[in-house]
Formats: sequence, C-alpha cells, structure tokens
Amino acid sequence: MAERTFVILKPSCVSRGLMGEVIARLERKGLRLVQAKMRNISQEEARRLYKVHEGKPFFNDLIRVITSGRVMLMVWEGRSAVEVVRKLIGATDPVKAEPGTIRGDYGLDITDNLIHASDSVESYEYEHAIFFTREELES
Ligand code: FUP
Repeated sequence: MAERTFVILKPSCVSRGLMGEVIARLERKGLRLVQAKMRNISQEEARRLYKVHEGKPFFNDLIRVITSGRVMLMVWEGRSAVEVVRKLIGATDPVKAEPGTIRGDYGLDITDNLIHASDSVESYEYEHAIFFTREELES
C-alpha cells in the first residue's frame, strides 16, 4: 500500500474559499484523496491532535483557531505522501514559507497557517485515528 498522510484544511482555509485550490495542488502532484469529511473539531479532539504542543505559549491560540469553524479532514495517499505534502504546504510560518508553497502563497499568520499535515508516518498513525475509523479508510 502506498504511504498515507493526514491533512486538515483549517477553518480559515475553508472560510476563505481556498479548499479547491489546495485540493487541486495535491491532486496535480499525483496524490490520491482517500477520504474526506467536513465538520467542526471538538476541544477534546484538538487537544489530542496537538498534545505535543501542550504547555507551549501558542497552545491556547492553536486550539482556538482549529476549533473556530468547520474544517476539512482528509487522508491522502501516494509515494512518500508525508514528505511530499509537507513540501507542498511549506514552512510552519507563512512569512518564511517559500512562494509556490500553500502557506507561502496564501498565509501570513503563524498560528492560523491554513493547513495541517502529518510530519511523519508515526504522526499519521496517531492523528488520523482521532478522526477516521478503519472502515472509512478501506480502499
Ligand atoms: P507544522 O507541523 O508545520 O504545522 O508546525 P508545528 O507542528 O511546529 O506546529 C503546529 C502548529 O502550531 C502550527 F501549525 C502553528 C502553531 N505554531 C504557532 O502558533 N507558533 C509557533 O511558534 C509554532 C507553531
């Protein structure tokens, strides 16, 4: 099975009408969208997702941003999907992200940086299981 990665289009990406743009970029690269759903994330889910950032100065802002509206939860598949999607989204801080990357082209705020993507296969395993059941991800 090709590698999979977990992606969230954050509330600002949805409300600014950038979903199609982002999905098109991942599709054009050759990645396959395995599953997607739109809904709000609960406080509890957000705290599980960002557990590694607990106690950091930006943690509360991060939870506020990700729970502030509907998000698009997605699983993508393809060769080295984790690394490829991280490259396409760009550096965490949109000011530092290269032009041509998603954050580099559409963002300015470091916390509200449009998109989340797993940074390793281990992160994918942990993150996707918060939001998707095994049945939902059967090919
Ligand atoms: P990334 O994997 O690129 O999303 O970045 P991190 O895992 O380092 O951070 C997770 C989220 O925390 C980022 F999407 C935005 C937020 N963050 C800040 O708000 N300030 C920081 O200095 C670092 C991260």
